[in-house]
Amino acid sequence: MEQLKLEALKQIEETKDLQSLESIRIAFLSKKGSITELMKQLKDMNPDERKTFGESVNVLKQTIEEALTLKKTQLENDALLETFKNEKVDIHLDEISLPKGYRHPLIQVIRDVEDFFIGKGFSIAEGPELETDHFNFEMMNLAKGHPARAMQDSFYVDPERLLRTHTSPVQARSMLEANGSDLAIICPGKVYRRDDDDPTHSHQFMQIEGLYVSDDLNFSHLKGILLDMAKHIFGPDRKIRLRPSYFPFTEPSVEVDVSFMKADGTPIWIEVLGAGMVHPNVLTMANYDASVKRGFAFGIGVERIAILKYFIDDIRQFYINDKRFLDQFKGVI
Ligand code: FA5
Repeated sequence: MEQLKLEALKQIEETKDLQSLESIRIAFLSKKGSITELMKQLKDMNPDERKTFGESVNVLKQTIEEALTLKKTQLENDALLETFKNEKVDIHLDEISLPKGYRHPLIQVIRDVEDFFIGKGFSIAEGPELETDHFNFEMMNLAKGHPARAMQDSFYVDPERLLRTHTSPVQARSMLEANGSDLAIICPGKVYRRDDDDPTHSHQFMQIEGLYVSDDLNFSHLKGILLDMAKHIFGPDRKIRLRPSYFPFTEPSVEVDVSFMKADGTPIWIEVLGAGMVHPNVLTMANYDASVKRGFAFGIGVERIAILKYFIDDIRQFYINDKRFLDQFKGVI
């Protein structure tokens, strides 16, 4: 009996699948199994022997049954785990690698200029690109029929509305909003002119308007901030030139040029901005007391700054979306 037990337990232990486990059960416990065969010996025994022998066979039977049940549960669990493993859903996604974007060179210039002026306490203002004749010209001291209007011919939508020719109307809008209080703003945005396209002119370009209104401002404040800005953008060694000029909305007025070396080595000056002390008429129309308040203003040509900063030979490069051109500005700022 002991041998039978060891043999049964060994076989059960070594079994790897349910089918062979069932064969073991049949071999030991079925009607023709070894245990049943043992039971058959009972009939030839006397009552005492029969009792002890019977009990021992029953214990053996129970031991084998328990070992079979235990193994069966274990094999069923293993099979279940195996199924789970095979049915595992892989929710992991392969990395999607997208090329990293970068800012258009004109936006890079705008952000750089914004950084400079925000550092000086200016805030950023906005105005509409489709502007009224009233704000684009009249509030800028260019009455209807003023000859200087010819310098900024534009695209009219109807006789009273046009695509703004400069960002200066934002001056008037911001001053009216400020309602007589001091003001320091810059306004970057698109402007439009009926200019013929050439290497330094485009019919659509960008400007950054600047306006500072306060007491006791004079021309040296304007000159100081413009020179500081030029150093911030171009570095301390680039040459700057201020030229007397004329704008109906500023008096006195200047234009600022920056030195540039043409591809053939010829040094030239490129005009980057117009500026001046805000004309008293402009202050008065915007509800300021021009006998107390002073202002200075400027309008920077964004493309011109980019041309000078990055040595670009043609303004049209900024608009034709040639990726080979644009890729040069990856991570510049
Ligand atoms: C004006 O537009 C004035 N509103 C600037 C100003 C503002 C003066 C405040 C005084 C006070 P102007 O037409 O010069 O000025 O244009 C300003 C700058 O825009 C120029 O210096 C130049 O850099 C740029 N610019 C002008 N026309 C074009 C164009 N067709 N293409 C590209 N840039 C241009």
